[in-house]
Amino acid sequence: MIHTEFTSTTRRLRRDLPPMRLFEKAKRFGIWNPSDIDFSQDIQDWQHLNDDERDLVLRLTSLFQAGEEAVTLDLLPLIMTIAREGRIEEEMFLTTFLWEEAKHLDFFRRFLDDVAQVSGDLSHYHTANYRALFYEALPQAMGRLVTDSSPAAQAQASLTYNMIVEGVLAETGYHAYFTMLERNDLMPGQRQGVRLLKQDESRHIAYGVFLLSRLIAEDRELWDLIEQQMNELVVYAIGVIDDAFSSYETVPFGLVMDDFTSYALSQFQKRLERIERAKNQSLEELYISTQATIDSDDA
Ligand code: MN3
Ligand code: FE
Repeated sequence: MIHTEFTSTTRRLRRDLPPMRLFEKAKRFGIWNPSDIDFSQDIQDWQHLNDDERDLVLRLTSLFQAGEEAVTLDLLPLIMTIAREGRIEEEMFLTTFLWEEAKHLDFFRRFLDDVAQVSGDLSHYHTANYRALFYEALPQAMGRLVTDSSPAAQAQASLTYNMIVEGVLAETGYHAYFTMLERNDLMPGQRQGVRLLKQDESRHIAYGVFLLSRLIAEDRELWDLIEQQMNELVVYAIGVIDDAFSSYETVPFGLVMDDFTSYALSQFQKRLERIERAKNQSLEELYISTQATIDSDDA
């Protein structure tokens, strides 16, 4: 591979591109330190939870901890693919993406160490649906890019990572944390961390929506494949939610499963509709409409 141009030679740095807008936001909102979060009240609150409540908090945290670790481990092939295509604006944003995932794993590990104080094996929380996504589908889709960087392979990677794992599962997980902890005014440190991390995640998802839309705008034929694969994978994501709820006779904190499956499905539907719009857009139209959505989001 050789370089043929730089942003100071024959091409320009396109600050109007959606990923550059996201890069600006990442520099503004993504600079927070998990080590600065004060868990002292959380440690006290943890002492007063009953067994089932602790189990649910631990379950959710263990799914997040391993999930953040998986996305940290698996992102590199996508960054490499984008870099190889010379898409400097996208790569600049992706440098913040990987760093943020590392901080998220750091954050959840801190909660396990300092608040829940567990050092043992939490893999009993990883059900077959969870494993199908995080142990298999995600690393396989991302790893495929090492030898196959075709648009179809890029689409599979992004829909698995950004749409299903981040867009459906992680978002539903934040919703669960807030419902449990906000409603009962518990664990302010955990809530603060999850709030910050949710902002980071919304940029990651926005990038995924952009990437999939760009791939569709460049090749409309990809849409059918994307829709089909997303429909296949969402079954596992709903399965993960189902597994969590069916583990309790009475679900702690008064959570109701339907709230979460319908939340997950509406997130899924919303994203699917967003990327479908790219079927009728030129690249420049896509840049303008995506940029407007990103600028109007507050984080
Ligand atoms: Mn994350
Ligand atoms: Fe993320």
